[in-house]
Amino acid sequence: MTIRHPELAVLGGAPTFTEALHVGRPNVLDQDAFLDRVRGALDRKWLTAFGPLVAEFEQRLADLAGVAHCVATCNASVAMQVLLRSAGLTGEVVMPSFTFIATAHTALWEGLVPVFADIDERTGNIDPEHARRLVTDRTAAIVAVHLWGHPAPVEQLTELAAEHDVPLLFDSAHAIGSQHHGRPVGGFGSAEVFSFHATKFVNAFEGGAVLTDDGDLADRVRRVHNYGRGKGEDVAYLGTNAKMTEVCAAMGLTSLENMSELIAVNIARHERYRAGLRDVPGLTLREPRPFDSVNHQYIVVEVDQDVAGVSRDELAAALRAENVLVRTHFHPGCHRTEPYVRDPAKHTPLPLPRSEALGERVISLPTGTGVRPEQVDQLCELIGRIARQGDRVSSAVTPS
Ligand code: T4K
Repeated sequence: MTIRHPELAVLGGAPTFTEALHVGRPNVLDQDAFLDRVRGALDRKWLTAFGPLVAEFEQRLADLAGVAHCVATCNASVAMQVLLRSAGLTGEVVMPSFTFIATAHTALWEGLVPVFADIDERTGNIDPEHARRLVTDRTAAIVAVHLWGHPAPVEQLTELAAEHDVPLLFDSAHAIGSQHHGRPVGGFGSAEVFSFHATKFVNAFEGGAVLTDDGDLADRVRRVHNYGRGKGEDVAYLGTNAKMTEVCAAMGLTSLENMSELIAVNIARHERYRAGLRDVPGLTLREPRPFDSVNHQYIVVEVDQDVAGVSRDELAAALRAENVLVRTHFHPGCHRTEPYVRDPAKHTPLPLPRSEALGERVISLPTGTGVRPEQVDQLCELIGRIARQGDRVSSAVTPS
């Protein structure tokens, strides 16, 4: 018996999903616990600035990461700016280009010069050997990213930073809940920065945190994030207002409490994608390395156009037509965005072939509580159908 499937939306059919499927749909598991916490804050009439919920959130994060100090902030971008400022850095910062633009912007915003290193295509993370070639006496720090929650090459970077006596900082926006050789992300390098944006694994509506074992650095971060002041009126540093509110901490604490449930949901979705995409030629689902465990907040699939019959962009266009709002993170790479291209004298326009190539091959698919298991099956079946009709899809997306 031949099964007749409906026409693909990109070819004129009706979209498979009547309601959009998002990449980064927030996980909201326990509304009552969140609302109870918010009511508590309202009753106490303590809404921000060193409130008890923020203090509890900071303590729980420090415990989770196994570090001595944590300062919660309004978001991760500002957390990184406060950290770079508090570390007193000037000069260049070696970092990957294959990341969200915030990683580069925070350094540039602080008057530092991002120097972009290429990646290891197997992980998407910074290539420590290329980073080594870029470190000079102008280097003030190395900033690595645990991309898609997959730990960066911690050991090699720690060695490199120590050799050159520069701080190693981690943009860990994607990686709360991930582990490397059994050690939780959050405790590596001189400091790490988490993001709690709504789309993140642990969400606080918006939020960030700096985690460190360095007491002096933590003290400066705490002051700089509070206009340069301590708890009193004394102003020791140039500071800003980067404080987290009690409502955000209420959400962050509730989300943290639900972490193991969320990991289980994400793993179940990952396994479903693995099974559903197994027989689609040319598509590879990103998996953690054997010595890492990850939060699985991102389902990232690499498309080999020659084998799959469609390019990543054609697949993305066909899926969007079906109401699946896939993302192509992180294309085209920070080094090819306007603020960095505009000033080649400052930002050496190095070719980054591996970052550029991977940026054209990867696609992020919906996961977490925002997509039901049977929708994952439907999506995989749909992806297979798009690939099998690659020629028709290509002509529809890019008419000759
Ligand atoms: N470093 C790295 C490596 C990062 O990836 C990020 C941020 C940062 C640093 C900086 O962290 P934060 O300063 O943000 O704390 C999003 C997020 O805004 C950003 O946090 C994230 N990374 C980046 C990768 O993606 P957008 O603008 O592309 O996504 P957005 O907000 O439009 O939402 C994505 C999807 O989720 C949409 O389809 C709609 C859906 N959505 C979104 C929100 C906010 C919902 O369904 N509900 C919601 O409440 O940036």
